[in-house]
Amino acid sequence: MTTKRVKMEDIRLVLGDLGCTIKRFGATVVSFTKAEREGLFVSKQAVLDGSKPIRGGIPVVFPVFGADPAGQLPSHGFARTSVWRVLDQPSASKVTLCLTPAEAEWKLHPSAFRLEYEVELLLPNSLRTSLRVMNFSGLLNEDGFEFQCLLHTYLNIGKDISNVRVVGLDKAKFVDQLHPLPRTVLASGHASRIDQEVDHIYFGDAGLGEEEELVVECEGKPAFSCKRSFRLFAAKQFQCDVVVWNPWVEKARKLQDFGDDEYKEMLCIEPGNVGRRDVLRGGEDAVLTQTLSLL
Ligand code: TA6
Repeated sequence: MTTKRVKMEDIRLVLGDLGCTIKRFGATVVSFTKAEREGLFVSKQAVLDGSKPIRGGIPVVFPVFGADPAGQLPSHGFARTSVWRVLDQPSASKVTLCLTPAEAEWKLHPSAFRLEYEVELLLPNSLRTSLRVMNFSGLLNEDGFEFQCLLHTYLNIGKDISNVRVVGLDKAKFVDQLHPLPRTVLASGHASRIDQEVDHIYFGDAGLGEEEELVVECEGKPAFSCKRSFRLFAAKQFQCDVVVWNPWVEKARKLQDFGDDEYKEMLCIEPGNVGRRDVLRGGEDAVLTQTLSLL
């Protein structure tokens, strides 16, 4: 990744007492507020000059989640480190950004993608972010390309991670990314509390359901509602996975752009299609949508 330093105007959305700020770098939503409350976490040590992904907000992960099996792309892909273009801003509360190979940070795979990312404020308390992935290589192109996509949402949970619970996961199967052997286990009540490093992929087709709501409780009270959906139309693939991540003490210390104690203030709830590598053929598209509400 070239360390391009970028200085650009932020995009600001407003609607009633809702507000949202988006950086064109990575199309990263860095703030979602209702009145005085900030719903998203951004590290105080986040690097905002375009030389590395922003540590916080809602980074856009595409076309790979984690390491690239082909060893070509940066971890979590190039969408979050590319400069996106504003395609349309129909109102003060809605904007669509776009990324194509011409603007992308990475000139390799895939060659025929087009991303359109819609960010919209919805009264009384929601932020809707919808990523459309297209293969515009023409209807005849059967090759298509493999992709994963995910909205890596950092929730601002206040100061006490020990008093946070995620409601809605306890029937789902998950893979523990920290376990040496990739194994799928059924979640249980303990999985909903955060008292150590957590890096779990909960599978949409294993008990999570299509658009089930997750509720994040902070200090015993519902604080966030996270609704999500994933649609890969041609393949009739409709399950949306969710990654839950908190770096905890050791990992927090190792992250350069993250304060040692900031693990207490955040929890990542990340909708996406990461449990498999879907193929998008010429002329096909897929849509990943998250509706985050401040309760
Ligand atoms: O979403 C969870 C995860 O894949 C973790 O494994 C951790 O690596 C996190 O993403 C942050 O990744 P980053 O590349 O932004 O440091």
